[in-house]
Amino acid sequence: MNHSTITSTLEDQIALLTINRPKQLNALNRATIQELHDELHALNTNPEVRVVLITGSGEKAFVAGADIKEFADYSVNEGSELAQEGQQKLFDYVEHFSKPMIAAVNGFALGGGLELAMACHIRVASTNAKMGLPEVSLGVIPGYGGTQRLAQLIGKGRALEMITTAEMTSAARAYEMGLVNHVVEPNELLDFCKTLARKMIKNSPNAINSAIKCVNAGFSQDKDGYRVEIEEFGKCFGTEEFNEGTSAFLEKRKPQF
Ligand code: DAK
Repeated sequence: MNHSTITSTLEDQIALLTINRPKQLNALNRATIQELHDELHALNTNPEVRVVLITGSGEKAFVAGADIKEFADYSVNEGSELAQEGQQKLFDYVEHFSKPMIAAVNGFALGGGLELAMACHIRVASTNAKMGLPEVSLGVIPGYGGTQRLAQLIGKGRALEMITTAEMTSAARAYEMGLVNHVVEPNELLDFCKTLARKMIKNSPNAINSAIKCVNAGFSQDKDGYRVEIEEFGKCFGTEEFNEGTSAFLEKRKPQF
């Protein structure tokens, strides 16, 4: 697929999506959100893809937020319509993606950029990364799920401190708070994420998909996570992958998923 603001490569079953607007510090505009959605849709149905990594181009930024030039003159209606559209097309889509999504946070992850990283299942930051939700300094609030996901990840008090001060947090502090899973040197970031991905690729894609659904259900107002877990657990027993996983164990060999 041809895209103007992102690139997508596939190697060893790992897709790498790169947001490619380095002059604007990879700020998300409408085209980027649409292109990410389209590409993720294609990756979702491609059985060759087992894990998706997402990062920003250049050495400075993951994503420095929504494109301020674009949203500067939105009206009240446009603001809420676009928040809903963006949440569905990209942020919820990422959170509920059927394969693990890892954000390789290679620099500034601000506003919509941090919201995108938070929608991913796992975040790995480089030591130079800086994260924050500066929206209130612009007279808006986080509109792509940030008020919800930040509180889920680091707790209500710390989330409200980050949101109300609008200040950036270092990678080390983000790690202490549980906002990122790991912090590594910038030149090791992608390799580290690929190593994590390879560990996931050894396991059953179907079981991983079920586990993502269950964990997400626990954070959803209209779902009972325990009930979803019971259903998903039961479904695993009807899969080829379950047969393969248990047979491999009993035959003392590695499973082929
Ligand atoms: N949008 C557009 N351009 C941006 C940008 C952004 N978010 N961030 C940086 N740039 C551009 C700069 O304008 C500059 O462009 P030129 O002037 O060279 O043309 C270029 O990137 C390089 O940036 P700087 O010269 O500022 O670089 P510095 O190293 O000095 O500073 C910085 C880096 C990241 C600290 C600084 O660029 C910065 O503060 N950037 C803005 C961060 C920010 O406030 N981001 C927005 C957060 S609010 C919505 C839903 C959600 C949202 C919006 C709408 N709807 C549903 C409608 C979310 C909003 C946000 O994300």
